[in-house]
Amino acid sequence: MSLHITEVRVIVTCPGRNYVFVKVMTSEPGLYGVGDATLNGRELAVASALREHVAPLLVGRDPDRIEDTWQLLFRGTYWRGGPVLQTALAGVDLALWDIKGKRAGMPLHSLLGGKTRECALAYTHAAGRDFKEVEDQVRRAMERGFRAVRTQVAVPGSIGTYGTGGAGEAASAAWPSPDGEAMPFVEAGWDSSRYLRTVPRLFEHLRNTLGDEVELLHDVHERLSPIEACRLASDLEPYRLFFLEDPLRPEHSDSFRVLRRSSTTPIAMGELFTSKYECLPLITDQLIDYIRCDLGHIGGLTEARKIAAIADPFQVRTAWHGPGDIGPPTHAANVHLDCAIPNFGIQEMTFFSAAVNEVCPGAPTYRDGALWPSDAPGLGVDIDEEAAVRFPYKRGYLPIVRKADGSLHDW
Ligand code: KDG
Ligand code: MG
Repeated sequence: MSLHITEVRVIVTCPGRNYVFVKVMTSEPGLYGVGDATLNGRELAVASALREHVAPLLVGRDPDRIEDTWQLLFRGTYWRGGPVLQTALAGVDLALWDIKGKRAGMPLHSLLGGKTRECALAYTHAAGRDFKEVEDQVRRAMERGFRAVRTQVAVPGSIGTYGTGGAGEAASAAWPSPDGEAMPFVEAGWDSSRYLRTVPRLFEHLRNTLGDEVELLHDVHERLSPIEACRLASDLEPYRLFFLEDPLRPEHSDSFRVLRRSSTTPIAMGELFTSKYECLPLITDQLIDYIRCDLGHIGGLTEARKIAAIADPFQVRTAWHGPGDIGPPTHAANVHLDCAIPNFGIQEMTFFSAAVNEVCPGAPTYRDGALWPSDAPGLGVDIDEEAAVRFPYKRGYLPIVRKADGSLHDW
């Protein structure tokens, strides 16, 4: 019998935070592919979809037929889309690309068309309780070579503002509590007006103290109404952001038209999208400057390379999502694609802990403000299943946000 898939292993592990890894085994001894199917806070839903519904469909199939397998798992199952199924699909997709690269003896950037650049401009995060603390963190990042930094600051009265360290930081990524009985962290006292006053002052401070050279970014995390987003984007114009990220909820792409008309601040959007269809109007009507889907939540490289190709003629560049809550295989896929497409913009990155690197070695290397792709065949990432067993899954939740009156706001 010709080459075929023999088994799909789903590895749920918590080397400091939860990950779902996929290992697609083949009939050729020693030939397997590695993928990442981590969905922060909903890991077991994806693991179950993979084990119960996806894996049985794959055994016996030719791993070389990536597009056909993608279509089978998307359209062929009738119930398509959504973060759980698209994350499961991404895990399989990455593993199949990994197998194809290993068979060809080529790194994925080569298989995807060859290098258009040597490395991918990367950005890291800086955050603090006040402007000075953020400034100091940006300086530290610049000392490490970063030329682009995402900056977040605590909003007065909002306890644990997104991305600003302390309890909020710890909870911002579905960290489990030591006893495994975590409850959602509540970011309390959110006030959009206060946020709208604070953020422009942060950037005024950063430009005054750091100058014009460093690229600055900011993540709104989908918290504003259309008219509030217009206010923020226009107030930030003097500080020349690289981009303002996810200013609006993902449900109403028409709101971006209002935003576009009111400001020249570059806009990035997309980490909550789960397919190219959600990206389409934003790209084809040039309502955004950067598309920043998560390869791990839109069905992997197969979907991402199509999105990049659609975006290219509309002068929309890529900024694939790259937080710590997706695993090294997705980060590796990001950088292979970044280095093979013409319309790459920037790459969000994370430094993985020693424990994550032990379980899943091969994350892209950071040097001089950029990420460098591996030249090993395939993704260049592996999974140590024995190490993974030493870090069992622990339940964790994403935080929730409440306003001063107790009502829920978007996290
Ligand atoms: O799981 C949620 C995180 O991935 C998200 O909060 C990270 O917004 C994020 C970013 O831009 O990295
Ligand atoms: Mg974000």
